[in-house]
Amino acid sequence: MLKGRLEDDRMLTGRGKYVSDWNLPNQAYGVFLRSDRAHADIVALDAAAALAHPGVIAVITGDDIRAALKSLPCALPVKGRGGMELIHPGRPALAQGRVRFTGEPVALVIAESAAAAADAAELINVEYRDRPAVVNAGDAVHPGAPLVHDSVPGNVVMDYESGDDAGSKAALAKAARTIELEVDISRVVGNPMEPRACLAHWDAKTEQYHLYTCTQGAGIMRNQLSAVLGVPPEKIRVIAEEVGGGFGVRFNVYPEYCAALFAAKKLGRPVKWTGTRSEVFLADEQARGVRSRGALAVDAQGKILGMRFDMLADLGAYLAPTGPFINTIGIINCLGGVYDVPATYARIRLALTHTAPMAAYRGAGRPIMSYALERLIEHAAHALRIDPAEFRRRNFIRTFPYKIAAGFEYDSGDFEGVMNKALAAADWNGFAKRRAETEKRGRLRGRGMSTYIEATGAGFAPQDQIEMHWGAGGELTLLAPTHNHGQGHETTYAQLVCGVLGIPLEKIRLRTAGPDFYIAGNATGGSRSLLAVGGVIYLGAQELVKKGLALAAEELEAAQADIEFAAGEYRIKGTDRRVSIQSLAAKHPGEMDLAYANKFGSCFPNGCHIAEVEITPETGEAEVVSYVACDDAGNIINHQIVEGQVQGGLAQGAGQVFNEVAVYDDAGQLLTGSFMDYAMPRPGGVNGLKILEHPVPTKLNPLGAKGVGEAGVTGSMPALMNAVVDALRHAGIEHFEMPATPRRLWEALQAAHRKAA
Ligand code: MCN
Repeated sequence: MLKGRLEDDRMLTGRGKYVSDWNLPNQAYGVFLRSDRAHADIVALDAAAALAHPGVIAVITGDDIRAALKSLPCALPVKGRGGMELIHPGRPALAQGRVRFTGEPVALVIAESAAAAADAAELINVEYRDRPAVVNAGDAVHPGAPLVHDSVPGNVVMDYESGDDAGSKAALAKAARTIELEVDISRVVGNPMEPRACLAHWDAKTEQYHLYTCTQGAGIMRNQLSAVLGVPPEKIRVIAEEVGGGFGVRFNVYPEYCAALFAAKKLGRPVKWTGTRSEVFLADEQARGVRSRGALAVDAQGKILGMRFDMLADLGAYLAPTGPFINTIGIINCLGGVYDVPATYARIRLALTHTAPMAAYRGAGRPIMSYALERLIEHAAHALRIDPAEFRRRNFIRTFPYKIAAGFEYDSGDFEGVMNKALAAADWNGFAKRRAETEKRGRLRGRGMSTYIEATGAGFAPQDQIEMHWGAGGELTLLAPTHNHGQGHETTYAQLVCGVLGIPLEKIRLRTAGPDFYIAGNATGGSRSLLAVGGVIYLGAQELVKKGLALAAEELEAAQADIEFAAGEYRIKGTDRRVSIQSLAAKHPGEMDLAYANKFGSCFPNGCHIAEVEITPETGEAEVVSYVACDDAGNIINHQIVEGQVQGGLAQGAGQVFNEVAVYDDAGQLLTGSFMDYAMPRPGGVNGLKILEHPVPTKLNPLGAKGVGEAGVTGSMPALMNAVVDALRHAGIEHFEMPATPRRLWEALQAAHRKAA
């Protein structure tokens, strides 16, 4: 049996090659001067002192790149209300004339060492004329708010809608009960272990740009770079081996990479930039930051007749390439969740603010829908005095395929079966006893559930390509477009190949973004790698077996029809005359290599998560004392990895619910710009964890698999917060927003205490 993951030994023993481990002859070092304010005109920029500093080679500013680099791209393939098109105000690689968020790159200083570049950056004198800033979406859409871009009236780049507007209004009008809930899905900073970095190189011989960087997939980034650099994608190589975490925030191209490539070409020298943790906080894409007002129309029997959501999303100062997509399609692709509702509707306005641009973070929109909906469902169940599990049971979708109001089709699922398994594991009926026992100890206990669904497998590229190349010693190199940055692809992809070809796992090597090849297809994202690229690999391996058949027939001097393939060997049926696929490949170099492409699309994993928390009133500390996650990820290839993915997602959900939040002050300074002020989840926060599987295979891909990489977040955010709110409800508190930090919980409990007194 396979123990651990194939990639772990290399990574844990320091043999992984991360971005800063790449070096090229004659490289120079870059450091970015960033805006120290949220909104201002750049009146003058004087780089003379910086240029005179020892070791400094150049200072590149917005003016230098103006003619050479185009805006970073952003598009939305759908229109909004009344046919509205997305307004993309443009985003330069270095600020031009105006800065719009604290941390925006203003100049790139290049020197013989990173230290000299950093020192020189401090010598640049920028004269700013300050302008008023607006730092949250609610204020930004008020009439008279400062405009982030003159080209975006009212700071709204898109007013989007989906579903059945009239039907949901009519349902609310005729409902026996209408239940409303407004929630805030707080703004968070993704924090991969490896801060952003790049090594930019212009190869004058081939006239190609080479970008060594942390990427979730070379193909998407290459296309985005092509739009900025104004050269065809074939003139760009995006190269990466190890990437220290992605979580969505390593998907898109960033301004820094474009400026570094410009500098590398201009100077004729490679330029290396290694970002700091502070730069992660200031200038990586951030995410969530959505306020949602939800309304549920329910009949006298507790059946949901309709629902409506009105959301306002903060997209920051510039549009990140995928920001609008994630905050529209990414939210509504599971509109209405797992419930059979006659009429569902959502309106989402996308607003600009003077803050860091917003895009994907684990879940990419789906946690917003699941949080808004599952908080509302649980709130409604309590308001209606119906057991939250029973309320859900009355409303589950039971027949498939099921088309949701937003037009997407759920292919398969067993929502009630999933929930029943979770209820049993969580000892649902024993809760009152546990609560009484907790209260005896002077603490509050709350229970929360979510029955989430999410869409996995979406991809922008038309096809996913793979290649398989044999080495002389029977080893097989697998080229695939999805980059592995913690998900264990090296192991699971090898398992798929090994399962078909029967060669040892250790003989299979995965590569995704090398300097010497290019593979077309989608990046890692939307939990699509296994179901989509894994599906292509699985079919590709079968093609490879077929490809070898003719050679095997020749080798064994038999007709192809008489040969069977099993356990890595071609064999004449009913005899012991055989040849292994490895030796055949070694004997015919190149002839058994394979290129194969295909595409598999969206499917809908789902699950039921049940959390119980205890809160200590004296300190406000919350502890998760029991957590059950029962997920339908379809057929599973590697149970250990899937369990790890659910755990990791759960930790990120718990991080957002209990600790993490990005806070800007009114002037647009990021108050939570380091780990001193921004609390990441720590071990020990979630106890009594049970992870269960309830696989309902999908027919939409050859593996019958659904994605799992983001499920833990999508399920845990509402379940955990519902548990917190349930504990507080018991103490007389009706409304509470995340994060449930000890201080905020303590303050809420104190206020309730005072009110009661
Ligand atoms: N898997 C499986 N059986 C299934 C589904 C998945 O065995 N039915 C395995 C896959 O083979 C893969 C892993 O589970 O090894 C996750 O697979 P999948 O759900 O396809 O997700 P991706 O590999 O596409 O990963 C993307 C997803 C996303 S979108 C984010 S964000 C995220 C996440 O995964 N970022 C991560 N998990 C992360 N985990 C780590 N360590 N680091 C990140 O940056």
